[in-house]
Amino acid sequence: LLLKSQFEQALADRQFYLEYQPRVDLESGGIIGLEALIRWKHPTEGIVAPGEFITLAEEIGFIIPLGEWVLREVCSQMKHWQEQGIPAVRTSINVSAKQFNQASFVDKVQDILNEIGIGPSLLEFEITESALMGHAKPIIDDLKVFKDMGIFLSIDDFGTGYSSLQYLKLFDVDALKIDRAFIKDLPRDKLLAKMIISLARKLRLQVIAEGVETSAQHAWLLNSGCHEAQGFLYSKALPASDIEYLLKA
Ligand code: G
Ligand code: G
Ligand code: MN
Ligand code: NA
Repeated sequence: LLLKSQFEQALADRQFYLEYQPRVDLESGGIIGLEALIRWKHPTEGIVAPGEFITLAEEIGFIIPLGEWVLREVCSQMKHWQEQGIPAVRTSINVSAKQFNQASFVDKVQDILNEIGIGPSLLEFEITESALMGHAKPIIDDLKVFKDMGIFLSIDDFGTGYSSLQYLKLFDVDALKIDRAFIKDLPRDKLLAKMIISLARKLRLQVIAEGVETSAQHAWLLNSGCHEAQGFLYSKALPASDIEYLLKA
């Protein structure tokens, strides 16, 4: 059993770090954003992927301090790049539904932005459909505030949840990220990807393809009106130092 104190110790010992996966404009191929992804450099287990600890961190409430650390880390990184004259690009953070349950989440986000001196428009929150389920009311209220502040909002893993379409009515989001399950077999199996792109465009939402691995997928997406893409074809998630080179280039 992984105890909360072990997580806390790991955070204090700086065992968590972020990698950033580039998000590219399908038309120009240029980097127009980043997604921050957490990793845990465990002293005996090696690098632990978020899939192995985020759910547990949510269950025991550790996602609150951990999520705050991620936000602070991303803002500090962007500030650092700005100060070095490196062109800043919008960076998305995966926000867990549990983080919305704290009474002062909105204030905390505002405080961190003020403290570090980063504009909200550089920030994007990705919320999964499954996270939205059953937590709707407090999340809707907070998302409205974040949206008004100028933070970009997207639905992650779009198409894999149970009531995708209902969420589009409830939440005023800016973008949909098509889950890579719908990208994997492109262009052979294209019906659902096509429908999601068409839906997003009709709603005037930005649409992002996740998990793009082949140039055939890229070509189909470009042709089909998808705006943005992310995936191993362009780049895996990289440490900040590597991202810096890409942003300078
Ligand atoms: O990087 P990787 O593909 O292993 O990430 C797996 C999943 O872990 C991502 O899809 C994302 O939803 C989740 N994840 C990564 N970083 C964070 C984070 O900082 N906070 C939360 N809540 N989830 C994250
Ligand atoms: O759950 P979320 O959508 O945040 O997923 C991000 C995860 O997807 C990261 O852990 C990253 O490692 C993974 N990922 C990113 N690009 C690709 C890709 O092209 N193929 C596959 N299989 N996984 C990818
Ligand atoms: Mn994501
Ligand atoms: Na996803």
